[in-house]
Amino acid sequence: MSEGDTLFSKIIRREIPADIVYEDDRALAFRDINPQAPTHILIIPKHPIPKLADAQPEDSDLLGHLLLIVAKVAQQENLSDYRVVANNGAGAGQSVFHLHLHLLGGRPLQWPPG
Ligand code: DGP
Repeated sequence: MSEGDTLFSKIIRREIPADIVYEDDRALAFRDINPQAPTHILIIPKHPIPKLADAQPEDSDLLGHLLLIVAKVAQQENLSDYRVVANNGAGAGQSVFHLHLHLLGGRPLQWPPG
């Protein structure tokens, strides 16, 4: 694996199977392997940014695109109420260092999260 290459890059390249629910030229969405809610989908950019804190001003269009995909996929999944999470750094629960948004729904979601 080259620098910045994580298992999500392997999913993008179809080297690891995933249940893909949306794809376009800049992004991919697939079901989380360890779901924390009845619907738990990860939305990732194809361009690997390790974490949100590494995003640059030139990524702003891509970041907005990812949020619009969240809304599109949520509609596709018939979710009206849902949560969007980006864990930034190991201390916040990030385990895969390829920026991703978690889309969680299908059950009541408590606040604050743990
Ligand atoms: P985070 O902890 O925020 O970095 O989220 C990483 C998520 O990635 C975690 O919820 C589990 C998921 N995940 C890890 N490995 C795989 C995999 O091989 N396939 C899929 N579909 N999801 C994975």
